Amino acid sequence: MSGSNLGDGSEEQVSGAAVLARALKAQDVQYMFGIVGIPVTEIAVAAQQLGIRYVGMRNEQAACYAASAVGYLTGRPLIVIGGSSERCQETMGAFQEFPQVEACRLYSKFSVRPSSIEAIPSIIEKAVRSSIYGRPGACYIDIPADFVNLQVNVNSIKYVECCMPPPISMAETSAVQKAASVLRNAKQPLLIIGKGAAYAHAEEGIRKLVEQCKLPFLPTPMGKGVIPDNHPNCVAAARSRALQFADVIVLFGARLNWILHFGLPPRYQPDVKFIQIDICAEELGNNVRPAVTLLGDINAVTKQLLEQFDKIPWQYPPESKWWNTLREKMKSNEAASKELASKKSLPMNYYTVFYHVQEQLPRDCMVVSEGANTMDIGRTVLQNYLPRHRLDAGTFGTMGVGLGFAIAAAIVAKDRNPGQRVICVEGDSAFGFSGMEVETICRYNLPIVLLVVNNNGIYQGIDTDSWKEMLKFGDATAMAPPMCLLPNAHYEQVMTAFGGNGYFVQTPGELQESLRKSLADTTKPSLINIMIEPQSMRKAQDFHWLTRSNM
Ligand SMILES: Cc1ncc(C[n+]2csc(CCOP(=O)(O)OP(=O)(O)O)c2C)c(N)n1
Ligand SMILES: [Mg+2]
Repeated sequence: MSGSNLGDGSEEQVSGAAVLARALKAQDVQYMFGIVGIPVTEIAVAAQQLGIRYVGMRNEQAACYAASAVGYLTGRPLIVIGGSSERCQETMGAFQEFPQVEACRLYSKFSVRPSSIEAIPSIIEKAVRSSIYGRPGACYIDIPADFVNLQVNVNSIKYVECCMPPPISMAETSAVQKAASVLRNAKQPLLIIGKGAAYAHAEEGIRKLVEQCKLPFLPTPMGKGVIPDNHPNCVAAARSRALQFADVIVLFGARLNWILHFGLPPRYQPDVKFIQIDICAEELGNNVRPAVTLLGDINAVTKQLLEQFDKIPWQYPPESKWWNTLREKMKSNEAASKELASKKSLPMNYYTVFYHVQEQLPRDCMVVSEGANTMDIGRTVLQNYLPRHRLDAGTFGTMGVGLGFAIAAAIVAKDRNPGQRVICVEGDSAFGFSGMEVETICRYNLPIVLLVVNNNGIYQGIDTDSWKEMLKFGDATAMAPPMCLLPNAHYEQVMTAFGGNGYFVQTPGELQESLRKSLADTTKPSLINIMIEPQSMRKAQDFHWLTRSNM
């Protein structure tokens, strides 16, 4: 590490806040999301003065979601900076005293309080480096209140150069050869493209592998778009069938967690051979005993695999029984969705809504989504054509992420891809978690179109008439099913309250028209509140959701 001195050797003083901001800038931090207050206001001011884009949010949770989405989109994960109480008041019951470093250790790769202001630059470098090396993850830095305004001599601070980009690791050659051989002998192969592949920018290599070897593939929710959803080899519409009968499955940065049903029967063949490619060694072998494990950077390992197929070309026969089974299943599933989408009855169902939205989605738009049915059904209908263009509630299924994600995507779009739109598809319950971020969206005038798919509740709700009937019996809230939210809520008024466009729609025609207007208006954000049938559900599935419910 090389350091550089600031100043000219005089008695010039610098504050802890200024040192922190400068240290972040030295590590190429470009965006900061947060909420100011004692003791951190000065940090935001100092960051802004140095040209770091500070975005003031309405809730720290949403600020964290936004920063983590920027991390995913730019390859620079989340660094959380928390102001804590003054060191001299520790254990005395100071204002907001809490063991923050210990609390964050569980949730981060590196959690620390610098021992002095002089230590801040190297601690920030370590935090940024830890967050991007290996499997990426958040880091926490604790800044005691007294550090913020404490003045130190500028000459005592040594800034640290920006850390180097993560080193690229590759898999062992023998394992790569074995993987190629297992794949060549597959009767019913399947590739699963996960978020790790998107993060590693492995799109070019994976697409080459898919096309050269003529293999069927499935994206995970955040793997969507690594190869376009409308690629002829995408078998997403026959997902359950593909998982259930594949005999060799290659996982490109996709974990065998609940989203992939743990890799276990009855969703998979008991003897299915998994080839796992992952950057994280601890992930290899989770829940199943894999046939081959390839530890390394997903992009680099994909290229290693491609070399094997360049040396001895191979392709999976396109007219195999497996391809025919998958194609047939895709056809019947697509027909079932289309039939639901074409239903003319009102209120609309999810499929009708999403088919109309899909018709107008700009090809390069960023799709953000959260909710239960809203997200799950939306994911099957709304297409992604480009990598890293979808952000959803993902593995944790955390409600409340949507608006922060959308804000992050819109800010990155404004800087790097002007004109790009962000479409944020929210369930009505999901929207409520971070609804006040609409004010942030309006304050920064971000190019976001929010769609609230409103079924008056969590998974489902009840209609206005039934609600009124219940009111007749007195306290409706005592007997209303806990999934219910207030029927017919006018969420669009949250947007008009701050000067954006708001639409309340009940028919396909109104939806089409309001979406057209929202996309055409590049001067303001919009929110379309789409009323749907409160009991609208997913089409019948071959398997129950993992946790059965009697509701
Ligand atoms: C932070 C958090 N709290 C609670 C939940 C439980 N939960 C799962 S989905 C959901 C909301 C689903 O309703 P909505 O967003 O309206 O979508 P819908 O299924 O009705 O389309 C909730 C509250 C969660 N996943 N995360
Ligand atoms: Mg809902």
